[in-house]
Amino acid sequence: MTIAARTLRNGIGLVALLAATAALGADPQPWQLNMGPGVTEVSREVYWIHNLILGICVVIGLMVFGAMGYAMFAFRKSKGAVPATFSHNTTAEIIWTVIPILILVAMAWPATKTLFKMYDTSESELTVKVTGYQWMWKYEILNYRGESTGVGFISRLDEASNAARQLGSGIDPKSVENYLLNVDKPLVLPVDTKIRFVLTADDVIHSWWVPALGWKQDAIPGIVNEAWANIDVPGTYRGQCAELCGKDHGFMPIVVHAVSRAEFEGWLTSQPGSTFTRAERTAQADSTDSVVPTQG
Ligand SMILES: [Cu+2]
Repeated sequence: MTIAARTLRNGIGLVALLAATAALGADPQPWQLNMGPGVTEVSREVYWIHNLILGICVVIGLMVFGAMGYAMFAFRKSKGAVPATFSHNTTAEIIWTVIPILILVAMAWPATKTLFKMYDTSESELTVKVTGYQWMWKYEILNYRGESTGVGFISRLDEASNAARQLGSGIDPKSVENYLLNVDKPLVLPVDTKIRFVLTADDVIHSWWVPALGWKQDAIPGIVNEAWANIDVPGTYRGQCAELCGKDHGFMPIVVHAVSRAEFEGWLTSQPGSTFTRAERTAQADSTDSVVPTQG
């Protein structure tokens, strides 16, 4: 098999591997090599850019190490190679400056476009405030479709994981489902809705990270950071605090339940302290819908 054929075969293998990982969806799999594509338009763009840049790096790596290997082998001393005596070559220097610049621009173009998109939190329908504490998360649904909801709660590591993690607990962590990745009260979010997150912390720096959403954002005391997501696949997405925040940093997971808008509204209404009244909303919608001209 020629080198070209082998490279092609390996290339096809790599592409197949990437495609297989893309098909896996949001749940990480044992021995998964690549990152997941996530469940938002932005996360899929991030995934695509990641693959593109990985591909470019692989090609550059093959070319550079290939040229080095070839030069070392073909021009070795035992073959009587004589070193050249020139020290500068303007044409070569211009080429090896311009080509990398063009490659960098080609990589920066899609990356910057997606970054701008990630920072545009305008026209959101739902605002969730996330506050990091040592060692739990607080969620407040500040408003949904222009209406404040009064819903807020603390989300902590679930009891089963917490019991198993204690020193000398005698509980096999493998027997606990979603060990260290489960909470007592997950954050419920609607699909097909632009959700704005405002993130802060009350003690030290934490970082809110759900890989399926395609971003992580620092939660810093005294600072409000923003991010957004529009989840288009219902499901359960898990994450963790991604900023070393003290002894229990590894024990403050994140669980997001993405459900339909109707289910989300039902959940919102059922929460303690909720001022969100789905019935009124539905009634309002009905009254606007039922403007039927009366006959007779
Ligand atoms: Cu933390």
